[in-house]
Amino acid sequence: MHTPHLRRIATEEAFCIPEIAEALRELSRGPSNSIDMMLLRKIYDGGTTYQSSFLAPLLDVGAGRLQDMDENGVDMQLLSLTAPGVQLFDADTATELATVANDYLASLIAAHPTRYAGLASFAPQSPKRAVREMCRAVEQLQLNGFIVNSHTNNEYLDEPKYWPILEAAEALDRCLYIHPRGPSEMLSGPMRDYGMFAALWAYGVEVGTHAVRLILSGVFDRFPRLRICLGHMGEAVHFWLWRIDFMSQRAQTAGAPKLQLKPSDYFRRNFVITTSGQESPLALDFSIKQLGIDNVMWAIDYPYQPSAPAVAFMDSVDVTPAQRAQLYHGNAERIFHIKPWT
Ligand code: 1DF
Ligand code: MN
Repeated sequence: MHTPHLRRIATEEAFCIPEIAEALRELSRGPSNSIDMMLLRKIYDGGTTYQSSFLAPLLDVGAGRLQDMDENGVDMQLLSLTAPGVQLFDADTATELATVANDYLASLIAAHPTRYAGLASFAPQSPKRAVREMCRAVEQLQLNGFIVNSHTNNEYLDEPKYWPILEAAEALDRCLYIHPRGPSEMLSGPMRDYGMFAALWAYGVEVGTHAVRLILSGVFDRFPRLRICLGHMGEAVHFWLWRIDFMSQRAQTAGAPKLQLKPSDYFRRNFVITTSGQESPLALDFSIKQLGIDNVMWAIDYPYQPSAPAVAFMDSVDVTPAQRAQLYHGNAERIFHIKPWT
């Protein structure tokens, strides 16, 4: 099935299902004033601010989304349940809703196998049931990887109680995409001003912190084939690798867990990044040089970012044709087990 253009697979593309939108709306009417709740009120409770227009395109996984893809030459979206996913609900509700969302996603992919692939959700609130759902999502639903929206109840995945989740992702050979959500309580305070609370700054700090915790905790010595994906041009973590390497030596001398490798070695071995919402040629050039072309993939962040500029960015950026093909589809096919065009 040949088409004249380079295949474009967008790898961080959000959707929602009515059941979860309704549950999030319900939650958003509660008393909490967390950053997640501020975001939820804007998207799900008829807010009149900038995010109120996102609900319809999140729920539209049919004509409207496919039309946007067609108009912009996007062949495939790797779909994931939008942040914060199921991570704000109690464990039973979250576990149940992850199952519903994964079934829905699998049926969508079955209906549009050339247009959609998908990342499975799970509820870290109950690690044991999360592992069961992860196995089902790969073995029965044949989903392409996993997504988690950073911390759960202010805890990060380096905590031993979450190790079974990391172990399952490794054993199933599926990449775990760590997507942002509102920052954990301790990180939130200074993010409440000047519009910094979400994608402008807080999201990157939250997920970057998560990634650095994973590396420095030593989980990649325990799970050496675990693969983590970070969006938004790696949340800038790879800009810091030299300094993290240097300071990690000192930290290990002072009692931090002893690591077999340098932090930068783990980042290159165990992480991949996407360009979601970060359309800077200079940042992309740095990322390719720092991480290698095999570790960078294209993404839009639909519907939070418009498709046309994301395509124009990747069409025009100064890379070789072979590099463009890897960024647009080759790496995504390999990492997310998407069948190549033949
Ligand atoms: C925003 C951005 C919202 C991303 C998202 O989910 C999200 C935003 C609520 O700009 O408000 O996933 N993002 O990935 O950058
Ligand atoms: Mn996103």
